[in-house]
Amino acid sequence: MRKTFAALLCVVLVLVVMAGCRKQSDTIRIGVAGPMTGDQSKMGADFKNGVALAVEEWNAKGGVSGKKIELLIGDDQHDPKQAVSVANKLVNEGAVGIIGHFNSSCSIPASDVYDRARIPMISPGSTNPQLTEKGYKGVFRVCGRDDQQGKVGADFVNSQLKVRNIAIIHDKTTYGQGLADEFRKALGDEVTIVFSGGIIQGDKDFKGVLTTIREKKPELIFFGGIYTEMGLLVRQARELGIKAPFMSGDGSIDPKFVEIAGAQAAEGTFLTFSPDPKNIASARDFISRYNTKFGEIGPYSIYAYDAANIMLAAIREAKGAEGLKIIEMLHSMEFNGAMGKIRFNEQGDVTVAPYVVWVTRDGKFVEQWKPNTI
Ligand code: ABU
Repeated sequence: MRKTFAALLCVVLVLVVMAGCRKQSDTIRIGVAGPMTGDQSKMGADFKNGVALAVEEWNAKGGVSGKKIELLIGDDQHDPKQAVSVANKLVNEGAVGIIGHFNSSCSIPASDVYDRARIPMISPGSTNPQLTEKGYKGVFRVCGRDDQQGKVGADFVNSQLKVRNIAIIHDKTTYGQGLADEFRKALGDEVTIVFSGGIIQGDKDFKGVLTTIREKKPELIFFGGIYTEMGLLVRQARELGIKAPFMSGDGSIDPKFVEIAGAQAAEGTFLTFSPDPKNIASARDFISRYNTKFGEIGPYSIYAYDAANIMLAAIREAKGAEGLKIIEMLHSMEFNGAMGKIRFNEQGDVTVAPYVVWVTRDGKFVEQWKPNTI
């Protein structure tokens, strides 16, 4: 009995000391989470660099409310279980806001943890609609959604390419399958889907499925997934003599796609993504500072930077690190980001999410088409 009481007392003392430490902390901690290692580590690095640049700039100006900002980094390896562990770790380490994750299959389960801890998360790149449809007040994203992206892709196909026989592949992830479904839905009934099926993320040889697709003679092959598998699919398709163009979404628009596919095989590939930040006046300073520090920006570097700046501005406006107050501020603020004005709707989605179609030319991505709603 006495031993149990002593043990309990120790636990209480440790908790009191921990709470005291947190209260007296002279730093404000935020977390950045994503695939920092593994085959999507390029995306993780883009996130980390974008957020680190924002933190450095805030700290150079004195931090937030006189406190320096400390950046915690979580590596989810694009694995949903790992994402939950990382989320718990970041919460336990005292993060008051999270920039992350990248994969919708990670952001969605991690959002349960952040919601329980009452701290906000802003994803720079998770586009699956379900992320903001769980009713969590503290879940936000600065990118668009796959129902918006899939529709723009389908509108481009119907109005510009005017092809009628399409093969659709996806990587069976929340994002990849979700985007493929949205694209299919938006295509309408005029189109014949000559093949529809999934591949396994992480596999390296797709010649079996591509041989089946070749027999169906599609005029376009759509892939819902990430640049690694997209690169392998395109390269192997060309090796099998498939000449049909490929199309994919924001998960594939990374130089790594061209590196894996080879510039010749990637030529003419269509990709949906937001407009080129190089043509956005408010993005120019960010791009130049990022280039000096880290080199070429990645597709989501600027989204990570904007997400971090919004989070830090909300922490400042909330006058402290109390999660529910920061969440309230995020809902009420309008923010001038590098990508332009950002405001969240009730659900945590951005009120404006322009998607355009890019094409791969000589190993580079160039904007090709935009819907007349932009
Ligand atoms: N949106 C690109 C890939 C990340 C994701 O939503 O899973």
